[in-house]
Amino acid sequence: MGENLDGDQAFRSTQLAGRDREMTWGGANSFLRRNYTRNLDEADIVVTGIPFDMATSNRPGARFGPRGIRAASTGLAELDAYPFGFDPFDTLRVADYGDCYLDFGRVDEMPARIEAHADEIIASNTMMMSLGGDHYITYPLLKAHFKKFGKLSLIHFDAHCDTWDDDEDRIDHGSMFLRALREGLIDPATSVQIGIRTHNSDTHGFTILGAPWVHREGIPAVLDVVREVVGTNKAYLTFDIDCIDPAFAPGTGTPVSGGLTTAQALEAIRGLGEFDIVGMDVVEVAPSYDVSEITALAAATIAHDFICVQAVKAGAVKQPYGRE
Ligand SMILES: [Mn+2]
Repeated sequence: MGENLDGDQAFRSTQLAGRDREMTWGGANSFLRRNYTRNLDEADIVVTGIPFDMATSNRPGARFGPRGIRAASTGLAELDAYPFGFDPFDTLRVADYGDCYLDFGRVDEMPARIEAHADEIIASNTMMMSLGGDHYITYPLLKAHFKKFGKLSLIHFDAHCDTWDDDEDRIDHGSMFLRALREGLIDPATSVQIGIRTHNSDTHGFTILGAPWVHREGIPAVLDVVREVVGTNKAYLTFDIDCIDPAFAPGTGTPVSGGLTTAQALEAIRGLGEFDIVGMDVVEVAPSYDVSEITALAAATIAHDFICVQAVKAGAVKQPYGRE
């Protein structure tokens, strides 16, 4: 339990743990009704929005992603988490840091601003969870994580590999993982890309699990490959919502047919508890193209379930409820 507040924990709560009553349909939105604060002394996980979409190759609008995901998360903030059977905030203290401030007239400064924002959060010894924003944001986020953790393995869910070659000077949401590789931020030999269904003439050494392979082999086989390739390395998890099929996640900038179902995505996220993931993001939610908030809800659930997985690692005990 929280502090016996009725509503608006986002600004009324003085705790990062616990949970109080809210109107699902009303009140101040924060991610999962967490307290908005920049005092991170007590936090285990810090959620922040990166409302940036200046690098997108097709439809803009992911700048509204953090707002959309926070709104969709309210429905997940009331009952004990399914299929975990506990309140993750009994175990973990989670803060909503608000959004990274970006001056719309200074696009060239945005990558450095995002990196500095990440530096501030990571310095507090918490796990940073970022809500995008287009996928370019992962590049400055990786730069910040690299400074603390060294070279990372990437666990990358996406329709796109985002390793297309460019002239090294672009702010582009389709080339930043090649740049991260060339700069030594990530190690492709211990990284896996999941749900891919676009072509690149070069794998650049990544293990690539195409969407057809995932459909044929199933999520347990995906997790086997992650175990084999990533193993015990420190890893960064990046989830582009367009990994999920446009039938389930239409609210995104560069949709591609043939993707994962939301159920497959959640099964995968719930299976990541054994890996040493030091940071994560969910990106490319563009609410303007969404239908009935299904894309934002999928993104919110992915982030929520990832928090629950971290709660299990921190000692929360899963409670069975029927057959899963
Ligand atoms: Mn993508």
